[in-house]
Amino acid sequence: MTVTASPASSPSLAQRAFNIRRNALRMGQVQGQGYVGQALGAADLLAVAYFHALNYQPHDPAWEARDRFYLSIGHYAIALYAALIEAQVIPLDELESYGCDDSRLPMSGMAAYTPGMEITGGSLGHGLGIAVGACLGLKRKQSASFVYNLLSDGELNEGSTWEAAMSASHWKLDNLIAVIDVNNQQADGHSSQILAFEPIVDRWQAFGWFTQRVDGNDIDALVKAFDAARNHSDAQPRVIICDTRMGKGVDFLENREKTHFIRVDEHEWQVALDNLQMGSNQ
Ligand SMILES: Cc1ncc(C[n+]2csc(CCOP(=O)(O)OP(=O)(O)O)c2C)c(N)n1
Ligand SMILES: [Mg+2]
Repeated sequence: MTVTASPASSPSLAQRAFNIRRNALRMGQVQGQGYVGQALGAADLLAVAYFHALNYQPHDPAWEARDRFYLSIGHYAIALYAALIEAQVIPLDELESYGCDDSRLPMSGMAAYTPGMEITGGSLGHGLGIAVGACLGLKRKQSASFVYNLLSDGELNEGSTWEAAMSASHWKLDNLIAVIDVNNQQADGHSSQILAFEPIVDRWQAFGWFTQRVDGNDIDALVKAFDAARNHSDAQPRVIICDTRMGKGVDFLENREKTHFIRVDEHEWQVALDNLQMGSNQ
């Protein structure tokens, strides 16, 4: 099956996002802990990426003509696994092995282990540079594929991100779509307090990017932004800045103060699964 960009269907995208959240919670339950807050926050943008925007073949993750999805943020691997499971790139029953010895789903994203995991993450700030190189290579091959790169707000602290941003506009990489998950959180507190990232739109525009900012938990807004990014006609890279809420969909996780890496009591995983709410765009 080839999944191609299809007309927006908010109900089914909302259901996809719900399933991605459920998959992530079930993986968290396997380990009793993890970067689950990020997966819940990014589930809507992943649903739109994998079920509206990207061209790929679930059973042939290395299909040459695919759009690439590069995850810079290795610790978000649980979020991408949850989407890849929903996309049937990874079998559903494999989530039971999350983070276990010999699993194809290690806690940090590694390209050599997991189908659909295009790059290895862990050290932040490298995804956009890798994406720039891939976009240059695809252009040389006259490929029509796009490269999507999911970054976090914490990655805006990395100088290498801005070096890559500058080179992307220099090379007029109109096949590059960066997606930034701005949850205003990182390991040591609020991103805006650790190293202020505003005015984030002006900054990306100044670097020569076609820049949009949306509510990253609003599926309709995401669909429009992903479409506009892809269809934009100027020869420049594109960025979608997505303001998301960590823990989205599970009340008691949304309201936690520290959500970068969460531990949840054994019985609470079931409570979280039971409380999981469908987004407002049903
Ligand atoms: C180059 C580098 N510096 C520091 C770290 C340690 N580190 C791991 S996750 C993280 C927070 C990054 O911010 P973000 O991704 O926004 O955090 P989240 O939203 O997931 O809480 C940091 C500093 C790292 N992995 N790589
Ligand atoms: Mg963050």
